[in-house]
Amino acid sequence: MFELFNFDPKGDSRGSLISLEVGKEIPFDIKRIYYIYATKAGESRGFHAHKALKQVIFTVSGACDLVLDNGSVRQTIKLDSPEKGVLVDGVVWREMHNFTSDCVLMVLASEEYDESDYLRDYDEFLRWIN
Ligand code: T46
Repeated sequence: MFELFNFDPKGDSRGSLISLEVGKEIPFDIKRIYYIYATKAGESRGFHAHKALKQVIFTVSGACDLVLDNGSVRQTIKLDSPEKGVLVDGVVWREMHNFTSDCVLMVLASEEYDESDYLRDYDEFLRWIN
């Protein structure tokens, strides 16, 4: 369903660098990259699941809460470090809340944008997974 992992920063006296490679940290071919930023105070996003899409999600700056719900378990993950990533693989309802003003939420995706892959209604999501 999802997996939380820590990236391995290449730190030295100048600062930090994180490298993500397909076949290593990213277990799928990346077809699309998008990022969410300048989210207004109090706004939430998401509220959908994907039928087939796989994604690795992390914040390159700032923080937000990522809620993942598989229909029976709902879990909140605080994404507050560029060293922390989540792999979402499977039909999982997601919501994003509590964006800090400096949050840049980066997403590496296994497929191109396809609205027909979205389940944007929670009851439809529950029917889909059952
Ligand atoms: C997800 C979470 C984490 C595009 O045209 N191309 C794209 O690649 C994306 C992601 C979106 N859009 C359009 C579709 C909507 O008209 O941009 C608009 C906003 O998309 P949406 O409301 O789906 O954004 P979020 O922040 O609710 O969800 C996004 C992703 O859509 C979703 O796949 O898992 O971030």
